[in-house]
Amino acid sequence: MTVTITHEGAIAVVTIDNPPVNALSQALRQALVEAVSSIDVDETVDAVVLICTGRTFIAGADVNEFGKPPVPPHLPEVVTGIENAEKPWIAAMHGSALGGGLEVALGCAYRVAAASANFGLPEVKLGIVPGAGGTVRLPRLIGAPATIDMVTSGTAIGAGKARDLGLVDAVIEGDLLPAAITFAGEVSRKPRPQPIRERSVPPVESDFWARTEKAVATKAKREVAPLRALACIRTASEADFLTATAFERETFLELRGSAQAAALRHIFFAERAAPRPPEVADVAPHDIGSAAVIGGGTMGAGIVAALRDAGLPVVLVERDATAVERGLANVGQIFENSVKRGRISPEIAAERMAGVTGTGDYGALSDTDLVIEAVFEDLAVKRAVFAQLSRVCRADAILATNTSYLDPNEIGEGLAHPERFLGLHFFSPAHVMKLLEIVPTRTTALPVLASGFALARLLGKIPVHAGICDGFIGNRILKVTRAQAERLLLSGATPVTVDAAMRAFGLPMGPFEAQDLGGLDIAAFQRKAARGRGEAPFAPVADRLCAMGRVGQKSNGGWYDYQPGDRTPQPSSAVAAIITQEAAGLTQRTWDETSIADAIILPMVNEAARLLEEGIALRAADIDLVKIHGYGFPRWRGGPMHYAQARGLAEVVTVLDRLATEGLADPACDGLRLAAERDSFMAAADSVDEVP
Ligand code: 3H9
Repeated sequence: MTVTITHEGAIAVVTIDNPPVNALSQALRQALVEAVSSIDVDETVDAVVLICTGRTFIAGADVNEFGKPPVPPHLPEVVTGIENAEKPWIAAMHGSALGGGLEVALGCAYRVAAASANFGLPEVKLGIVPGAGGTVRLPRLIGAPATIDMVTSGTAIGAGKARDLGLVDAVIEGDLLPAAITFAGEVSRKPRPQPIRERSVPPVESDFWARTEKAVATKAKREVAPLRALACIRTASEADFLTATAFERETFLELRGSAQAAALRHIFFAERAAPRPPEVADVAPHDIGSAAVIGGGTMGAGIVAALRDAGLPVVLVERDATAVERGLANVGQIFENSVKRGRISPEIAAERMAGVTGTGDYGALSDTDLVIEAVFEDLAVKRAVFAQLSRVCRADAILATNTSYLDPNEIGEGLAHPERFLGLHFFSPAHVMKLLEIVPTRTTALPVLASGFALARLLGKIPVHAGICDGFIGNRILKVTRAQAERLLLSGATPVTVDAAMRAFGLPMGPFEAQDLGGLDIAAFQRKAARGRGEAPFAPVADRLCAMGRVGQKSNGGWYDYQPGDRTPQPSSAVAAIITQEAAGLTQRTWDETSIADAIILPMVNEAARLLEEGIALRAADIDLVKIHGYGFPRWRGGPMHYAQARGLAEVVTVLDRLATEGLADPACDGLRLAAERDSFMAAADSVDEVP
């Protein structure tokens, strides 16, 4: 039963129970329509409280239904039915009233909410606009500017702000249901307020729409939905209710079938599946109530901040008092910056900092639940750290390495109780970046692996299971991308044209600008190590730039020139000369934005298919999460695997093979060819059976 009706005197209580988040499935919509009809004819009822069980009020339309043909009753009819009901309906909201959930509440005569509730129209995050009157009723209630803020960003607001805006009529501190029933009793004796649909939108200044369109377009970049949502709100402000709702519905239905909506839906479900992977579905994690980080450099300090943001007490271990001071200062700087950006108050920053203890003494870790090592990328240094930890930590304490490129199996060699050891690969800055690669070694116990995922949930990170290879998932693909970008330079492209093409594709910056920002020296260091292992990484131009000391912005020159104190990249004649020398004798061709994007993105997909083949990545969607949350791949494209799938895997293979005949990429790997035959990467995911 999704909806039950009970009676408290003259108040009917309509309770929705549709776990996990009371989404508006067809069955629920039908039940609500029936509830309106039956209460309309019940003469014992004066008013109706609409409330939900479980963790939240209605969290929106059922996203699972979006890929299927809509089945009546449609949500706009449900909302209108409530709005036109004989008795006043009062929405009593807790948790999140989102999307269609908020639209249902806007159909009610009144809205009351728990103090902890939040309210939003997040549809743009799914590539759509609200489709049940949200863009039409909300501006009639709170005005166009506040509606635009909420709808074009998709960001939810809290109960206090909602009350100030007039979105809710009362905020309830104690028990929601009895207070809502009392409220309903009081309002049932008063004249009913004018329905929102009959109100008009307060006027705005004459240049308001032009200004706002510009601002929304700049922020949305190439995402379609925010500007379309703005058009709906403008129509709602300038046209009558019925015209505006028809326009909104038409826009909703058009966007629902769009490529961007499909991509964003894919990521919506991938993100929700990531913290609970099937490989540890029934495995209980360890309790983690305290943590330590070894190493207080940029990465270590970021990890400390992430742990503190999640409320864990943290011990920061460095090798001596001076290094401890420096590490604590690095952490302090992170919290100070958060205060400057208005993310936290000075009091919270002080409280976070008070929870960090700096020490040079490993003995302080004798009762710590989780220790994360983030020291210099050197096998001997890391092993020495774990030898110390072996001596002092509890046998069941989880020990993790944050290595980016070393082999965790080798780091963990000789460790006492190796089943409690794993890789936790954070991305810098670790307190900001959402991605966490979770890397089991050949000895990691399943509860320890499960603890990695539980930690990610606690830290609000997106965890991805990665097997062991050079660079795990993300950095291994990055290496291919960088080599590919250099191949293009030697065949007629320039850093400027490659970077511009990748920005046009939707990345925040191109591969050369990104290297200049992060520094070319780290990759050079890794290439040196790879050559030591007998490998032959391809970076002829980058190698020469590093040899000249051109390691990026920090040296005022890398792939581009920089004026001191100015981060604007300027094309470099020195770099152009090196490219010309390295390209001598090679065929030059013309490149446009599309062919550049193909020559960068499709080899990325090819390498990703290899990662699936090798079992380094377990699911294509995991690779999409890695690229989106670790490397700025545009979310609205759904990640490289979704992009390839949507484009057609057979075409991807054809383009790759064509590039390969010109010597501009590797041919499609077997895994990609097989996926193209099946038209899906899914089979690779299905083949996961033995983990770790
Ligand atoms: C819309 O409403 C369009 C209308 O304007 C127009 C209609 C005509 N549908 O996030 P969690 C599942 S668009 C189906 O881990 P939390 C989710 O997959 C919609 N399922 O929980 C997961 O399933 P599982 C606008 C949904 O407590 C489980 O619920 N609304 C939906 O951290 C738990 O999810 C939104 O975009 C859904 N709408 O956070 C709201 N939502 O357990 C999106 C969740 O099987 N949802 N699931 O893995 C959220 O933001 C969060 O889920 C919420 C709870 C804050 C509610």
